Amino acid sequence: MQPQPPVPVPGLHPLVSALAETIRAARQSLPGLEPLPLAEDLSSVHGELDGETLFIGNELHRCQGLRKLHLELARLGNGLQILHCVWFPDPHHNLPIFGADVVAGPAGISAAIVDLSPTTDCLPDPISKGLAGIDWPPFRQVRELPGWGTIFSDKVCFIRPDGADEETGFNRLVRDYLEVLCTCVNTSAPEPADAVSTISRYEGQLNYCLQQKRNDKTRRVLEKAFNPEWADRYIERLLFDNPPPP
Ligand code: 18B
Repeated sequence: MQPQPPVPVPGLHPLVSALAETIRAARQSLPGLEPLPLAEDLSSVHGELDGETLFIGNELHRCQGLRKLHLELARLGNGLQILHCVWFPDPHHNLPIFGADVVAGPAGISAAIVDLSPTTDCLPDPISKGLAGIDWPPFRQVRELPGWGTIFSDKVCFIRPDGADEETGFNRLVRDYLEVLCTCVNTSAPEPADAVSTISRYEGQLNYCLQQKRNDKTRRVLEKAFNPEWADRYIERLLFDNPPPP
């Protein structure tokens, strides 16, 4: 049950390594940051598929205002690499959910998404104002969100990066989103457990987890690399576990 130090993953795509460093640097600025215990069999997962080595490294923390910060780096065969990151707020705090996902195949990055997602009707004011001040790179290949993507804000960035400069631009955008969020986390104060606002943020977070679990692409890849039972437990217990009631 010991929290693991960052596990280096050899041969990662440069955007995947750069983003991991961006996320770790932002995480370091958070108030009361501490590692969360992670079941031994979930922290660092090794496997073998068709002679290829499968690897998943997980980092799990909490801090004041955020109940769970999860960063995952995975290599899952066929040259597939994934960076998955979600920072789940404590529903007592008026904070959005930070999510980022990057999928790299043999032909390069096919999907790069980042968002600060609301758990109620709209984003908190300081978050909206902060995001409005960010300089967006003019990405050339914007992708269409799937049906379950209604959980994302209107500031979601979902692209296929076109070249190294767009990859750098995406990394910078993630850094800017995290800066907006970290500023708010650092000044956030909790609201009571029985406040209507707290309860609706809790319900919003439950819905976020429910909708993310509708992403068949995540499940399919994990089922193929491991097996359906393992994939199910991994998704339910680690990737998108429900928040505890406030
Ligand atoms: N995801 N992704 O994190 N997913 O977990 N991901 C894919 O080019 C994994 C999140 C998101 O078009 C693809 O289409 C695995 C978070 C969206 O239907 C693959 C893990 C977010 C899409 C995987 C993982 C998120 C997507 C197909 C666990 C957003 C497009 C790649 C390690 C905050 C879905 C492609 C669509 C796609 C796999 C978004 C293979 C295994 C936190 C919107």
